[in-house]
Amino acid sequence: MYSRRNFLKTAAITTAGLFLQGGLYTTSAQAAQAGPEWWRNAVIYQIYPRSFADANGDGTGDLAGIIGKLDYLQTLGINVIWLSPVFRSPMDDNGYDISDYCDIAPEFGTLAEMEMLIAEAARRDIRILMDLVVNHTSDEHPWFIEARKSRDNPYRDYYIWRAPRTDGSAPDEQRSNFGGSAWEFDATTGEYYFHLFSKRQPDLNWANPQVQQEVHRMMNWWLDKGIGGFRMDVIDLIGKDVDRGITSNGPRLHPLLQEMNAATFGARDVLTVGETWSATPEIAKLYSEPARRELSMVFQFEHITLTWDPQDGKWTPRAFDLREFKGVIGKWQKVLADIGWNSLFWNNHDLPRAVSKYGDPGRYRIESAKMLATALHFLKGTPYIYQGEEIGMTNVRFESVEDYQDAESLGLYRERIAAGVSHEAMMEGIYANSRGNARTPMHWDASEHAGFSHGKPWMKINPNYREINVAAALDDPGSIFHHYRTLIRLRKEYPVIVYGDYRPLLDAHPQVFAYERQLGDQRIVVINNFSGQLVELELPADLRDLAGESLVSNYGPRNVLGRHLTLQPYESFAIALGTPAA
Ligand code: TEU
Ligand code: CA
Repeated sequence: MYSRRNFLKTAAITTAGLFLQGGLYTTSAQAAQAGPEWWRNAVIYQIYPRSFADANGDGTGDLAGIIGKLDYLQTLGINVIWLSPVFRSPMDDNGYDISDYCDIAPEFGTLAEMEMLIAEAARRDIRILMDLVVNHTSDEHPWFIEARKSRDNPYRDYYIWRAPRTDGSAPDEQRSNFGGSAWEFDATTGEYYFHLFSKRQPDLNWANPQVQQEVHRMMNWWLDKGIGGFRMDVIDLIGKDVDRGITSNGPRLHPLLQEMNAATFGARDVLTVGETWSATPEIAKLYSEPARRELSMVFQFEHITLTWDPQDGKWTPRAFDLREFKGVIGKWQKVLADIGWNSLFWNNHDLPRAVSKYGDPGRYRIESAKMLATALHFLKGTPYIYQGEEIGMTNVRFESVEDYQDAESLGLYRERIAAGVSHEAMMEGIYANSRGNARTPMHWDASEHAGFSHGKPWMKINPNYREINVAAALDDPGSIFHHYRTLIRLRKEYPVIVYGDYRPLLDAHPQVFAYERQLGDQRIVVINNFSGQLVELELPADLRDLAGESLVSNYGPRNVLGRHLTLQPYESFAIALGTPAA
């Protein structure tokens, strides 16, 4: 009969014996992937510093606030923090517009506090990823201040300048992601500069070797401080060739990343993850195949844009279709099975809250949040948790678009209203997909300002904080928080979760996302009901009448897989299979 102790004992022994017996990892790729990279079984927690914890009561989250919550994160069990930008910035895009890469924004703290955070995190076996935002700088960065002084300024070529057309208009029709033209006219020098985001975020000219060296120097400066690596902002854009209208996956992209790897983190034991909205599975392999010496992994967004209108994008939300979703996830699991590596996430600081987008923020908020966590954390790849996800925080319906405090939402709201879209229709897009949904301050308890700050928060708090907060979650053993703790613990205990092969199950089922992970004779089956209805499920023949151990579930434990299962609304469980049921 299957026993947990035997399963783990065999797991530990076989893992150890991997190289000796070679039994556990059936393919050389599994063996290859079972290399030294610590990040393969890491679980990463993303912090949006402005909204995480405010220690000095000025209403803005800060580094001291984060240091004060490290014990909480250690209890959760994560071992890496991705820290969204904390660098000096005029905050036109909440820090993704940097004016000094080697200094901390005063509202977030000091360099000494940043070094304290790195040290205090390390004391808890937590590494810090810095956010590398080098597709563009702030227009207040000294490089740009110099560059716009004159056409022959030594920094001029750090950016992308073009002459106006004969009628004085912009060089071409390229658009900014935040609305409007991607070209801004600079009267002083009579030329346009290129900006794919706000006009206060001029794009760097990565064809200029000096720009590369400056960035490499800055990266090594931070690496020397003991950080755990970098999250790289819109890194798929740095190889752009604007004259040909190519922004992502430009001709120089991968050579630039290989040069960056060789000049900075290549020889260091760190994690690098690139934000690549344009990545396909094949391209992701180029980034993350170790032999190519580029990155550890990338964030791909194909499962995210499924809920966007192909024309209108995210401002015209599209219903979530589970079969489409399973198709995308299955493809990424398959293509990166042996070469490269997946990152796993439902949400981040640019995306709506997972439980609101893919689950049920109302009656089944807890069940669906747990289901989404289980469905993601048993996949092959490195999971990311966005602050507040671990307590099931939801989207928010603010009165006005201004309340979302987001350059992108505001820019596109104005552009689309001017284009004739109704306020109501645009607000539906904002409620569903505005980045502001992810940025409301963290809910620590039910006290005033949700325990986020003793002062007036920089952004309105989601009024459901009295019900949804960390204090309540910690006290409730059945909470979403403790569910995440279990998932994180299991990933450390079961090599099959990290290295096992992925096998999709019930692909055609419209409501159930099920799959199997296998490593040697270890098998885990994961079944998730993505609907708020009861589901009568016929299991595939090879899964019937098997007994095992329920690893995690959001209703009662399940130790046997019979012929037929009745799944409760959003029911989800993972079972470690051993021997056939008696
Ligand atoms: O995001 C890239 C990007 O395109 C998203 O900003 C955009 O919001 C997309 O439509 C997703 O909703 C990165 C950062 O993550 C984002 O916060 C920055 O605003 C942006 O780059 C510019 O640095
Ligand atoms: Ca503060």
